[in-house]
Amino acid sequence: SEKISIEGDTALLEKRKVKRPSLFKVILHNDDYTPMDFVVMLIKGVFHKTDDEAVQIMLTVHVKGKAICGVYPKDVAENKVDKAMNMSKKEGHPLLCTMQKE
Ligand code: NFA
Repeated sequence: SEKISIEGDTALLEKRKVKRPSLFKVILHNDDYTPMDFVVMLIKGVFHKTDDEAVQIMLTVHVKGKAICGVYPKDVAENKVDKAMNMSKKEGHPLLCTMQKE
């Protein structure tokens, strides 16, 4: 509650908290084995990137070791990590996808 005073008259008001959702970065990690074309396909399918954006992100992961694919609310980020890891597992690739609170 918040106290407000108007010319000596004090009243209590409810302060309804506006809660912004925590955001999570979804990160792809490099490895020596996952084929580049598979990574590009995964980025397009899971993160809804264009062909050019997906190639750029894949190359950043390949050269720098990791890259952010997107930033989302927790439940959305969890679903994307799950989707990416399931696609990789299914094809027998060691590709790692993680999330990190901003
Ligand atoms: N480094 C992998 C290769 O040379 C390609 C890759 C890129 C893997 C991005 C994982 C993530 N085949």
